[in-house]
Amino acid sequence: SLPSERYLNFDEIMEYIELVATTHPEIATIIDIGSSWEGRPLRVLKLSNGPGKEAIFLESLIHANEWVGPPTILHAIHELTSNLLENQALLDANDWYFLPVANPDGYVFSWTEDRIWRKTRRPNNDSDCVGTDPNRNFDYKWEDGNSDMCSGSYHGSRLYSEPECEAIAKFILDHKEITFYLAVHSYGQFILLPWEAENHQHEHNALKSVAEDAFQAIAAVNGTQYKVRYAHEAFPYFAHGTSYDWAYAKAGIRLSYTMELPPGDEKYDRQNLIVDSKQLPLINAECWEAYKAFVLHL
Ligand code: 0X9
Ligand code: ZN
Repeated sequence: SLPSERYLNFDEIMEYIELVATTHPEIATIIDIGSSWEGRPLRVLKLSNGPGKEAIFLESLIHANEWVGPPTILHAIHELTSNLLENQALLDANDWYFLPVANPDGYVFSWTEDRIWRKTRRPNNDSDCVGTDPNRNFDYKWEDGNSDMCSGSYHGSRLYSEPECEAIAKFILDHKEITFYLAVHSYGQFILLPWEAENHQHEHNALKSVAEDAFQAIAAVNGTQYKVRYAHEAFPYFAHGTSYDWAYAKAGIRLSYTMELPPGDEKYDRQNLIVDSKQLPLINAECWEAYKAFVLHL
């Protein structure tokens, strides 16, 4: 089976990226943008067939238990590198940056100790509760986030306390060619608009129409209906300090979204984080169509 059609552990994902870089040196480059708290690489794969292009940045698995994200990223990498002729136009038009495992320590922990672990693995001072929610540690309304160290959405001891988040933010700011930011999460089947756009009608309209193109592209595969929403319309809480809100509001990236992958259930159930690998081919196909629809707007 393809590496995108089963769940790969952290080492296997890193090896797959290395294999792609070795087999396609003319278009693929590995960029380790930093290290996790426990010292694992934050490994980005860049695909490019020439200089001077705008780029999309895709991040998945910032939440350690959302395993369905990385296969969709590996599938996109597989499509772009193994169907070079068919996908020539996609590489001619823009560059792609993929960060399949944004929270390596959490991911390893979710394989070895606790399947539904969500946060990073950095210990907290004077507390037995470990970890910070890395999707609450970015510089957008960070200060309004959750300050309970034992919460699954703890925002951290300070802004960018997590080396993973600091590395991502620095990489984005250092790469001005990145004009599209996509955070891949699960679950709920949503395409989420950045919070800041809510108060700006023009920006809202532009973001919404791009999201609706992705919605159509997904629905065309097998009828799956994602929902285009603001996060607080989709979830019964406000999420402060998220990466894609920061990318939009502070890093000047005009197109920024979170995708919440399947299943589509809206009520919280830990089982929804655990998707049978039999479903990956369809999810991968749907996401690939969405990612292609997105880059058309670069
Ligand atoms: O809570 C989150 O970080 C995301 N949902 S998840 O179930 N994957 O944890 C949603 C983030 C989007 N929220 C806002 N921008 N407000
Ligand atoms: Zn998430």
